[in-house]
Amino acid sequence: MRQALVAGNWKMHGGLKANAVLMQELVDGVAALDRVDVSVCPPFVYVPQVSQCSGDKIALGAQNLATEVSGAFTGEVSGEMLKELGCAYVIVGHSERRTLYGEDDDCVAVKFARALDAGLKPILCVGESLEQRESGVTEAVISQQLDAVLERSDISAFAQAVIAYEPVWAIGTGRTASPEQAQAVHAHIRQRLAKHDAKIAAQIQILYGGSVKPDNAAELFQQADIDGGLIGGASLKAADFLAICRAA
Ligand code: G2H
Repeated sequence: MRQALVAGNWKMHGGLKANAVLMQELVDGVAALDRVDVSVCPPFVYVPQVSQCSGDKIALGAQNLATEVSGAFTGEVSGEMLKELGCAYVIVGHSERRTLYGEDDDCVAVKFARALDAGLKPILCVGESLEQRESGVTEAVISQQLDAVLERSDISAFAQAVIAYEPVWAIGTGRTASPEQAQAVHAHIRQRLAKHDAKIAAQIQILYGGSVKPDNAAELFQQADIDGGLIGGASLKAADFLAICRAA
């Protein structure tokens, strides 16, 4: 039986005051929840603030990490730094990183390995574009994204990782994959990993992300291979995020 995980990806939102209010509401709200792991991933600069006020039931995550450990890499933040500040998770290969910042499969694979080296649990994002879905290559695209990581990090690495399936066409658009569409891809991901190691495939948490809201969370999370969600917009409002956590 896999424990559900709901992780909030704040993206480039937040502010000291707003974060303090949001975190207080979340800490109060998650006190009553015990069937779901909860995490929030604020922008780097707010990691120390959120670490101070996240309590013991909300795990801290970051949204990205450098491909390097240290050195002359202006503007970058390493996995070790995030670990030192209390992060447990780090999102790797979010589609916004892939499409807006040119992160290819190789770069994502390096970041995945770096996260594990630093003792962080990578939340590896995979997903197809609308064009790819409409041309019938969704599974091939997802397989390629997974295989790039599997080539660099052995399947055993996935015992310490989380996967998030985020169809690019559903991110921040208000369009959500139907529960059946999402389930089909989640099952494909699990089967792909099972070819390497059935036990790890059965145990790994696979989250769905892309316009998850309180009113569509429950039916998504009821699917056999959906183990929770990576939540963007709806993670910025405590009432919505908590409702989604309760649905998991
Ligand atoms: C997908 C998701 C969180 P949203 O990016 O990673 O964002 O829920 O706003 O679609």
